[in-house]
Amino acid sequence: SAFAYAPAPESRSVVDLAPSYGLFIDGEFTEGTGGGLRKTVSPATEEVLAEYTQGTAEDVDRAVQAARRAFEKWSALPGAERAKYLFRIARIIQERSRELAVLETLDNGKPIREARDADLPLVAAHFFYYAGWADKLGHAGFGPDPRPLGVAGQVIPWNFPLLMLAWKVAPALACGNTVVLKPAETTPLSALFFADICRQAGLPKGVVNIVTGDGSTGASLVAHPGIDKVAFTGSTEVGKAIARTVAGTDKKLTLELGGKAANIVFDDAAVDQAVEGIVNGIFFNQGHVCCAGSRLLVQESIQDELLDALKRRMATLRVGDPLDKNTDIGAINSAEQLARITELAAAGEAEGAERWSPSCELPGSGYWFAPTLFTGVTQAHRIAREEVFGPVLSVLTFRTPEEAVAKANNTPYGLSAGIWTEKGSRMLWMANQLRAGVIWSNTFNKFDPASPFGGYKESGFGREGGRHGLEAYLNV
Ligand code: TXE
Repeated sequence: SAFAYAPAPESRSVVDLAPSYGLFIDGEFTEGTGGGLRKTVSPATEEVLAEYTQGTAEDVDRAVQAARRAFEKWSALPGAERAKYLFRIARIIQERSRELAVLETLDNGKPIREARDADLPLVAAHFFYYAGWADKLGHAGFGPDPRPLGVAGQVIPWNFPLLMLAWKVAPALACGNTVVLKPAETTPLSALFFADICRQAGLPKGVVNIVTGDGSTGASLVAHPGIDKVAFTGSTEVGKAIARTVAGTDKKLTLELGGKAANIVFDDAAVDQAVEGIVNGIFFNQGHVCCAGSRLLVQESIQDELLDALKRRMATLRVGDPLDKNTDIGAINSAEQLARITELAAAGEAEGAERWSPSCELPGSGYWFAPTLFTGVTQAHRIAREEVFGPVLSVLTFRTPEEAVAKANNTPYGLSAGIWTEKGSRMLWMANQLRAGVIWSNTFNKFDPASPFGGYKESGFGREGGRHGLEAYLNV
């Protein structure tokens, strides 16, 4: 087997971690008010990386008050002045990207190659992109003088900690809002380093506030009467709870929730290219991706050829130390997430699907799950209906384009889909039939700050990215 586990290289020393971190409120790191400290661990080794503060309702209140005070001046700045700060932040992110990539890999478990080549360049790109909008809002089709909403309360997940921060903070600031952001409990560190970058950029105090903690901290933020807008990325269950909290208030809301994307391969597709797209679609970031191509829909006539090629390719994937530049699949982010994946994979077997993984030696400590393929999956199986959020691919087959559409749309989710065919007319027809916010043609998991991203149905509402991403942060 090509699987290998190499010991962590010296890159760990690129990051200078403090033993514990406070909250970032009103431009300063401060102690919490009685919530105590939590630990964040490296999911690859279970080593404690640092302690951080459990934000209380009182801490959230302090942060919201700071953001309210800062809003007066920040929103009154000319767009070109706000742009200067955002450009400065973008450049510092680039300058510190090595440190940030290692930090993200340590805290999240993702392969350093992905943190370095995908997360960090996209994070910087989002700040550059929205910096460019800050002085052009009157020309963006929202009327000559669109106004910011006020204070945005933003709650983000652990799969792309810094990128989800960028998706939310960059457009909010460009439009003249101030923010209070709550990172996920297993990945607080890059948001705290981002706070330091805000300081380094001279961002006026209170414009960005970071309050760490668990779901109760997020719940306090969402319920706080002093915020004007809630932006959430996370589970559909918590998204629905937040929608109930926000209902009946004047807060604006955008939700980016789960997915169960179909990656649809026709018999005329370039097989090698499709295999790369399938592998990238489901194994990128250990499958901890809301738009992951977790259902492979393959046309019956090429099923054998495609699955043979896919298995050969899966056998070359290297699982192991995320800090090793050769690693393809890193650690599962937490013991809880590993338990969820394990339970759903067991359900797949119990319900009669056939399970396959390449032979694979997993490290002794940390949280790991081998890349897994299920064939003989039916639409009734849980692994075909529920979000696994792990490196688990379910294969279904179809004969006609109409059947592919019916199966692809047979899900409560609607975040993304991929189509592989050389036939342009079929591509366009399919794209119009699929009920998903993002459709990739002959590729998968491609992102661009200029392109709006968001869901249909239970995948949420509102768009992030592009000109449409400004809508969530403006009064027209
Ligand atoms: O998500 P949660 P979890 C899916 C994925 C995963 C499952 C559970 O299927 O297996 O969700 O993951 C904060 N009010 N996705 O439990 O709980 C929480 O602290 C306000 C898909 O990690 O939704 C964290 O900051 N906030 C997904 C954030 O919400 C609350 C990304 C997300 O955590 C809260 C992550 C509350 N009541 C998981 N409860 C995607 N769409 O990309 C928790 N939080």
